[in-house]
Parts: sequence; structure tokens; C-alpha cells
Amino acid sequence: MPKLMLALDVLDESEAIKISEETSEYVDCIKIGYPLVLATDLGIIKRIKEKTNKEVICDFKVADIPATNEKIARLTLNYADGIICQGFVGLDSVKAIINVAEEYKQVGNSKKVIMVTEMSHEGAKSFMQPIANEIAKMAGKLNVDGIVAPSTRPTRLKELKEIANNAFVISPGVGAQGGDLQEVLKVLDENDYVIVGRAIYLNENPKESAKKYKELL
Ligand code: NUP
Repeated sequence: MPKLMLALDVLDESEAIKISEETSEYVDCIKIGYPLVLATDLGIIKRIKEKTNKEVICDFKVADIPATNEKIARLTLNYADGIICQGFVGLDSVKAIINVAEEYKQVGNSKKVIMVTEMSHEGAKSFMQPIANEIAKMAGKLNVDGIVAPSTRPTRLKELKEIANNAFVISPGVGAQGGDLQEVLKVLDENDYVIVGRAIYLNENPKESAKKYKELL
């Protein structure tokens, strides 16, 4: 049974806190990204963690040269439990982030590096899909903690999970993007996460929706 990761892409701090508190009984981990951080500040990570006691993963899909990736990772992991980066930028860029996470680990602070392989939207088929298996292979080589792979394409999800076999999978696409949860559940295991955003936070009762997803999992 995979875990539930809430994608909290709301634009208002009080709404973010309210939804994360209301749903925390059913949610295993919270993912925030540019929408919420740009609408507030990086300290929102700490404030959500204090209110919910959940791990917070920062979805910045970092995709720069190694020197810049390193700076972004250091600033982000000062607050977050993990960071999402892009794999297509290549081994050295991802390694720069892993090195920062390792520095934190050395002082007893475990931080996760999660790398995107193939994205869940339609456009990802054009340029990402043709190289995604190679990116997933790199995930194994670099020993990243996790990969992002699409729930909108369960067959691809299965292939990418098998290639990156030591990494856990976090998978967006169920709910608003139309992914088939039953098919996804045939692929993911207890180390993995199903990511749900809009189907929870836009629901008139986010708590009930989170409960429903948790039960379905
Ligand atoms: O391939 C990806 N697809 C995707 O939707 C990689 C992602 N990180 N995401 C993120 O997952 C997206 O930015 C959003 O935060 C979440 C999915 O949210 P929703 O479609 O359930 O609302």
C-alpha cells in the first residue's frame, strides 16, 4: 500500500495551513512548490512542519548547472526534508544536490533527493519520454532516494520503477489529471507515494477527500 502525498499548491498561507491541518490525519507527506513558496516565503515550509509534524518535500524541479543547483539545494534543505530536481540536466547537476544532502546527513539530518524522470502531462511525451529510461538508469547510478514518474501512464510508471529499482517512486497524476488509481496501485508498493493535489485541496471538503484517497490506498 503506497503512501499519500498531498500536493499543496494553494496560494494563500492561511488556506495552506488550514488544509494541511485538516487533512494531516490521512496524509503521510506534504509537497509544496513554487506556487505556495512564491506566494509566501521559504519559511512556510517550517510553519507547515510545525503545525502538522509531517515531512515537507519541496518541488522546485531544480534544473541548473551544478554550482547553481548546489546553492538552491542548500537554501531549500535548510527547511525542507527533501527536494525534487530534474534529471535531464545530467549527472553532475544532480550530484551537486546529492552532495548537499550528504552534508546534512553527516550532521544527523536526513534529507531526500528525488529526481524527475518523465513528467505526467501530455507535453512530456515529446522530449522527456524518449530519454526518461536513461534518466531512470542514472537514478540507480547516483543512488538518489526517489524518482518522480507518471500516474497518467501506468505502463511507463512500471517501466521507470523497474529501471530505478532502488529508489522509491512519488507519482503525480491521480485525481485532476485523470490517472487510473487502480492501475497505479498494481505498480506501486509501500515505499512509494501517490501524489494528489487539486482533487483534495479544491474539494469542498478536503478532509473527506484526503480520507477517501487514504482509504482507496
Ligand atoms: O510530472 C509531474 N507532474 C506533476 O503533476 C511532476 C510533478 N512534480 N507534478 C506535480 O504534482 C504538480 O506540479 C503538482 O504539484 C502535483 C500534481 O497535482 P494535481 O494534478 O493532483 O493537482
